[in-house]
Amino acid sequence: MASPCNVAVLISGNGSNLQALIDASSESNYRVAAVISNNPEAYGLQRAAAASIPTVTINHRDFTDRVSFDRALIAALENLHPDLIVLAGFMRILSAEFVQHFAHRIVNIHPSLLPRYPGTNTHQRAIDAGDSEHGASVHFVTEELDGGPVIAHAVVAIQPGDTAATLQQRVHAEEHKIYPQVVSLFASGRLRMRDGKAWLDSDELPANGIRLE
Ligand code: NHR
Ligand code: GAR
Repeated sequence: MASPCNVAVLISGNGSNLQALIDASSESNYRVAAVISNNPEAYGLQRAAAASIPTVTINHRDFTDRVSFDRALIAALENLHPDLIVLAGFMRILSAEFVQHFAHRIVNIHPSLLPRYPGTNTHQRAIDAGDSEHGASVHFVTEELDGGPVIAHAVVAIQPGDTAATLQQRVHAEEHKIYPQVVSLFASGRLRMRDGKAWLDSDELPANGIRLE
């Protein structure tokens, strides 16, 4: 791909993962070319502006249905010619049309060790289940919510006395370390999605992806 790899980051809120991606990009092989938010109040828009990165806001509330919102997102992204679309705390489910349009070029970070705990409230669910480990996953995005092939796990030990809040804090810190690493692997051309699987170099990745720290 044209170097460096052009990344568009989709956010809905705080954007601390966006910040980690911006901070790591200066010494990496990708650039954050644009930030798109569905939420005009997202603090991540200010982070992008502070880094002189162009922003686009497409408020889903301005659209009558999901498909028309997604078409506006597709049109905005087409203008930016991204090599990779990175979801970083993006909270709107993407339609099949969107996923097919950018097939194999969308990744997400999710706060659990997928395939355990898709959906929300992941930290409390891991504590309630008595798990000894929790963490974060980066995966390729498919039409199946939180169900695309896992690229990487970051594992965090659950400590006695952990609450959802304390656990979330440690998982978040790991997210900030692994997401730039995964984006860099994609930018290098070593990481791909093919045949519904994640591949690194010539190896199909196992269901848990690779373990990063
Ligand atoms: N889209 C597709 N097609 N596939 C995935 O795997 C996706 C996706 C869009 C977002 C992130 C995901 C997460 O990491 C993600 C993965 C939002 C919801 C949700 O229910 C679910 C999962 C994720 C993000 N969203 C509600 C909706 O109606 C709105 C919730 C809200 O606005 O707070 O879109 O967990
Ligand atoms: C992150 O923990 C991410 O894994 C999670 O939201 C947080 C966003 O934080 N994503 C989801 O729950 C997606 N449904 P950030 O805005 O500070 O990067």
